[in-house]
This record gives sequence, C-alpha cells and structure tokens, in this order.
Amino acid sequence: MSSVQSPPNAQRNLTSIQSFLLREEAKHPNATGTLTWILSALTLSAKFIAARVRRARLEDVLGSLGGDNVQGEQQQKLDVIANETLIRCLGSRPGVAILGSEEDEHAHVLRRDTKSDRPYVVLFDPLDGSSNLDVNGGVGTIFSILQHDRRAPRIEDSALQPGTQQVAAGYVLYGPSTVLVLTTGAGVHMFVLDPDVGSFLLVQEHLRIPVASKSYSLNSANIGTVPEGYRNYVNWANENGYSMRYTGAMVADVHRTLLTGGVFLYPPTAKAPKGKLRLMYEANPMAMLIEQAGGKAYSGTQRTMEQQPSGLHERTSVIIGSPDEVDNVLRFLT
Ligand code: FDP
Repeated sequence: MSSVQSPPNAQRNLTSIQSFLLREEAKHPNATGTLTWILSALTLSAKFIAARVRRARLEDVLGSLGGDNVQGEQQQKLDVIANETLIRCLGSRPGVAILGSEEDEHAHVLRRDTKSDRPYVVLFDPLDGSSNLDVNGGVGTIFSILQHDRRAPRIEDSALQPGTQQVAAGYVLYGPSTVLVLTTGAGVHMFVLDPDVGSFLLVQEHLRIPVASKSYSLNSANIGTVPEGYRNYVNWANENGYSMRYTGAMVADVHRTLLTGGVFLYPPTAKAPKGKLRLMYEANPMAMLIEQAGGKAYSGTQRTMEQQPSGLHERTSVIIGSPDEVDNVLRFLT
C-alpha cells in the first residue's frame, strides 16, 4: 500500500497577517485588541492602495492634480487617493484619536473624549516616493503609531512625541509584489500580499539587517551642498570599492538596505538645510524598524528617535542602515 506523501512545503505553515496579529496580541494578557484593529485597518488600506497603484495607468490616475500639498510639493492624483483611503479605513476605528498625514496641514482629531481609555495616534505618509509613479517605479506607504498623550496642551499636539514612544511602525512597498514590513516593538516581520487570495502572508519573522555591506544610497547630485563630513564619507566609500544604489523613494531604498545592508542617507542640503525627510511619518518609523532589526538610525550625530519634535511636518536629516555602515558615516561627522 503506498503511503500518502506530504507536499514539499507542508512543514511551512501559512500565516496570514490577521492570525499573526492575533497570536501576538495573545502574548499580552492586558491587551485590549485596539492596536490589532488599527493594524488591520492599515492592511486593508494597503490592499486598496496596491490595487489602485497597479491599475493607475489603466484608470488614468497618474500625474499631478495641479495643486501643492502642505510641503509645497506637487500633489499627485494617487497621493490624494491613498490619503483618502487611509483616512476612510482608519477613521472608522474607535481606537484612533488622531490621524496625521503628509498630505494634510493639520492633524485630524477624531476623538476628544479620551478620559476612560488610551486611544492611539496614527501618522502616515500615504504614498512616499510619488515621483516614481509615472515611471512604474517602487512607491510606498509609511506609518507610525503612538499612544495618545492626554497631557499635551492642545489635543493636536499629542502627536508630538519622540520616536522612542512609538508602539508600532511599518511600511508597505508597492513594487513587483506588495510587501508589508511591521514592528510592534518585538522584532521586524515581513508579509507579502497574495493578490489571488487577498491576504498578506507572513514570509519572514525576526528579520535582521546585515551588520555591514559596502553600499550607500543617497542623491549624489546634492553632494556639492552637503556638509563636508558627508562628502568625505562618500569619497572614502568610493575609494574603498562601495557601490551606490538610489531609487528616489525612501521606502524602496530602506527596504533594500534592510534586506541587503548598507546605509541610506539624506543629509542636509542647500535646498533642504534641515534635511528633506519628515521626522514624524518617515524618519521615525523607519528608525524604529531598522533599530528593531539590529541597525542604527541617526540624524546628524543624534539618534533619530530621540529628537523632540515641534511640528507634525518637521524635517530631519537621515543616516540609517547597517550598524557598522552608520558608524562609518558617523566617524566622518564627528
Ligand atoms: P518624494 O519627494 O518623491 O515623495 O518623501 C520624500 C522622498 O520622495 C523620499 O521618498 C525620497 O527618498 C526622497 O524624497 C527623494 O528626494 P530627492 O528627489 O531629492 O532625491
């Protein structure tokens, strides 16, 4: 009698992001489930945005709307679609007190009566790297989650907490596949959207960034106007056999750096003297992810997540990646 053979992958369990989140929640007996609900709203938004990005050329939603956002940057049609999607998905969750988006000047206050519980603040860049959209390049969504700070003088200011206070952070990369990378403070986990099933499936738990890799990522067209230390680092790296990779979308560049190592840099420039990237919904969440994966994240010589923010759209410089490569850059800055 022939025995029934297991398929080759039978040992590997299939885990959807929902079951992963429930499993994590069960590890914390006092958890209310609110954070799980918020993360599930983010995964729903990601599926929605992924579908619109994939069909963008067919649905004629590429190109700019003709207006600028609060950053003075041209708003793409898909920026607006992604922003509305996130607000619609998150706005209905009772555990969210405040939403802050790159696309909107002021934070959205959804709940003022927060005396009896401790709801969350969710900050996001709905579609990062949107200049890549028209050329079918990688773009992404970045998010940061904090607990609502009732002590803030104005409710909107509850978002202005240093990155060390984040309870969760992540990004979604809309590339050849849609990848979601998440941390809730206990490691970094990666999920890939199975478009046929409509579910994000766990592909790797406890990702670790390589300790070093001879690769740097920056817009080298700015090299003439960055502080001298960065120029010296780049010269040193070029003399030492490094390669340079830069897509122009932070999510894609940080994702590559997380998986293959190296350092991603956006230094202060003449055009952006404080740096170009936004502290609250770009630098801080990426810093939390990279640190959770064993890397480092600095803004100049200060740890990114220790900066005290003063505004929702505040900008910062960024040096983020493999611990040894970040140290190599810092050696030239001090
Ligand atoms: P974009 O303006 O296209 O949204 O968030 C800002 C950002 O992209 C990052 O994703 C990216 O790393 C950086 O700006 C690119 O800036 P440069 O074009 O100045 O290199």
